[in-house]
Formats: sequence, structure tokens, C-alpha cells
Amino acid sequence: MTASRWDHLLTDATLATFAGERPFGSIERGALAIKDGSIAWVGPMEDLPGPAGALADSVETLDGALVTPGLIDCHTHLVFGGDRAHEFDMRLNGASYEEIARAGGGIASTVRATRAANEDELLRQSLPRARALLRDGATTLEIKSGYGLDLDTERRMLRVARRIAETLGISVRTSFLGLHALPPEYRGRRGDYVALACDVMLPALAGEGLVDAVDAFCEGIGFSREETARVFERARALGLPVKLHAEQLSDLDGAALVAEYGGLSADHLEHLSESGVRAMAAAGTVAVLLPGAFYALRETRLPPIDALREHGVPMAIATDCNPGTSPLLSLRLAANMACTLFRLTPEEALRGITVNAARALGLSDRGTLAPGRRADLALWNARTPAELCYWIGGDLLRSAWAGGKPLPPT
Ligand code: DI6
Ligand code: FE
Repeated sequence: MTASRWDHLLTDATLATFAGERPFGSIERGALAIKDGSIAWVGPMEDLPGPAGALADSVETLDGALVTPGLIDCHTHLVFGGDRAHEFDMRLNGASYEEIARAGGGIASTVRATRAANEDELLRQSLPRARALLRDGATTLEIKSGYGLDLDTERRMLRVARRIAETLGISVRTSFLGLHALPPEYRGRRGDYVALACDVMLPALAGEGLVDAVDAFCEGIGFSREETARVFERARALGLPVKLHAEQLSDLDGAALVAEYGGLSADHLEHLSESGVRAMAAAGTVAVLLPGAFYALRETRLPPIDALREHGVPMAIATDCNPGTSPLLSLRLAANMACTLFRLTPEEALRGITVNAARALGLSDRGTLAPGRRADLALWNARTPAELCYWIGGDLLRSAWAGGKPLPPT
């Protein structure tokens, strides 16, 4: 008995490959083969090099069901302690952000809860959020630090992010977000905290293999352009790529700064200027749109979608899953919001949670269905790609594969 050519073969699938120029990279009545964790063959069934049963150890016919690359959530803060549902309740009963902040709410309350949780507790609280994203087709997650704001807790957050990958059998890319907020013990001592983040925390955590990229919150209520440049300089010295929360609430020209460093992405971008768009286009920096925060904050100013299109800036979409401004646990819902609120087409939105999201993480081994790419797949109870953005909520995922292995139902 000769060894089969492939480990597994999917047949009679509607493939949304996001490779090539066809809308969604669609292949009707397609087939996809998996070998040693990678995609070995993709194309129309009639082009298969022989009868399906003789080509693979196992064959699964999908009767026309949709197959996409495994979805990629390229911007989450999903590791944290506690939650802020009570603040949501307070706001809807008339309290202002300022009143909540003065009462010790906001990021500071999540920092307290995160510092109080040990590693196992932080993992226990965070796993359900990661599982929710997987139930909706995600197979790669980006997870930031930024609720510890001291070395031990930032380390604990990043260790939990790595353990989520091990526990769930998915890929996790971590981002150090030490410049997320000023911790209370450094009030009036900004410079000392920025030095702690740049000269102590980041080198230590990078040295422990816990950091894949460096991020910062460049905003009036966050950190200045100069402070951001300080952590970017340290990232560059450590050989780490950068990305940035930029132009969320005002224009500090953060997008141009991250482009200057050849950064992977600029994220939020409601206040992005034309010059910022041009700088991103020239640097190949991805625009990561976060409609969940826009929706939860009842924002009204839209990111400059037409300018991003005109200058060919790749657009990605992510949940920005965080307890304060985007408690969003569905990447498909983020894609629906990108269509309904930002007027992206379904083709743009789905590229935004696959191939462009991979690019925002500096990953070229996934995000499309093409030979040689990781066999990260999502099989759907749907027949057309647009359905994934169209249905608001619902359980559309049939099954998911990561690295050529089927993920257990979560
Ligand atoms: N931008 C945001 O909207 C979140 N962080 C950031 O940099 C807010 C995070 C929180 O409120 O917990
Ligand atoms: Fe964020």
C-alpha cells in the first residue's frame, strides 16, 4: 500500500481563499488538501490529480459549505482581571466617565483586579474570552499586556497569553503595552514610569521570550509622541516590530510615527489625517480598524476609509476585546460592524480578518488558502462569504483547523 499523498482532503467546498484578485478569491466546487500541518493543494475539484479516495488518508466532502482561512483577531486586550460591567451600568444611569474615573474606575480598576490575580486565576478568567473568539472562527489571536503596569504583572499577563496558545492549540502573538496608562503609584512621575517601561520592563520581558511586538497608547489621556518614540527606540534596539493605538480620540500624528519606524500597524484611526494615510501607504503599515470601540463609545467620527482605499492602505479589523471600551467577543460581529458602521464591503471586511490581519501581525504564513500556508481553516454552516458579515451573531462555525489539526469544539 503506497503512502497517501496527503493527510486530509476536503472536497466539494466553496473556498474563499483571499488569494488572487477574484472577489474573496472564490473557488466553487473546490478541494483543499492538508499535509504535515500545511495546505498542500488548493483548486477546483476537477483539477485534482486523481480520485479523491486514493489521494489522502481521509476525505471529507462538504456539499458546498464555505471554507475560509482561520480568522485572525489582530488586536485584543483579552487577558485581564475582573470586568467593568458595573461601570457600564453606572454610565447608563447617568454617571460620566470623569465621575467613574474619580471613583477609581476605568483602566485603574482593571489594573487593580489584574494585579490581584495570580497567573492561574488570570488564565481561568481569560480563557472563556479566548474560547468565545474561537467559537466564531478565530485560530490566531494577538494579545496585549498593559493592565499590569509593573514588571511582575506585565510578565504574568504575557505568560498567560502564551498559556492560552498552549491550552487551546492556537497561535497567539503578544504585544507589550507597558505604555497603556500611568499607574497610580507613578502619578506626577511620568518620566520615571516611561523609563521603567522602556529600560526595565521591556528588555526583561523580551529577554524572556514573552514579547513579539511593542505597542503604545499614543493619546492625550495616554502617552505623548515623544514618550511613544522612546519605547519604539527600545523596541528597535531589541529587534522587535512596533504597532500603535493611534488617532483614536485626537490627532497626535501617531500614524506617521509608527510609519517612520516601519511599524506593522496603526490602530483605531478615527482622527487619522491625509498625511498620516500617505505615511502609512509609503511604509506599508496596516490600518487596523476597531469598530467595537467606536460602537461602545458611541463615537461619531469615522476613520477616513475612502482615503485609506485611495492610497491602497491595507485595512484589517479586530475586536479590540477589552473591559472598558470594547467588551466584544466576536470577530465576525466586528466585521459586521465594519460593514454597517464604516461601510466596508464584505470582501474588504473579510480580507480584514484574514490576510490583512495576518499582515498586521507580520505573519506571512497564514491568512490565505494557498499551498505552503499553515492549514488554519474555518469551515462554516454557510455557502457564501458575505453571510459571515451579514448574520448578526449566531453559531455559523461548523469546525476549525489549526496547523492541520482539527480544533476540539470549545
Ligand atoms: N484604547 C482603548 O480604547 C482601550 N485602551 C486603549 O488604548 C481602553 C482600555 C480600557 O478602558 O480598559
Ligand atoms: Fe486597544
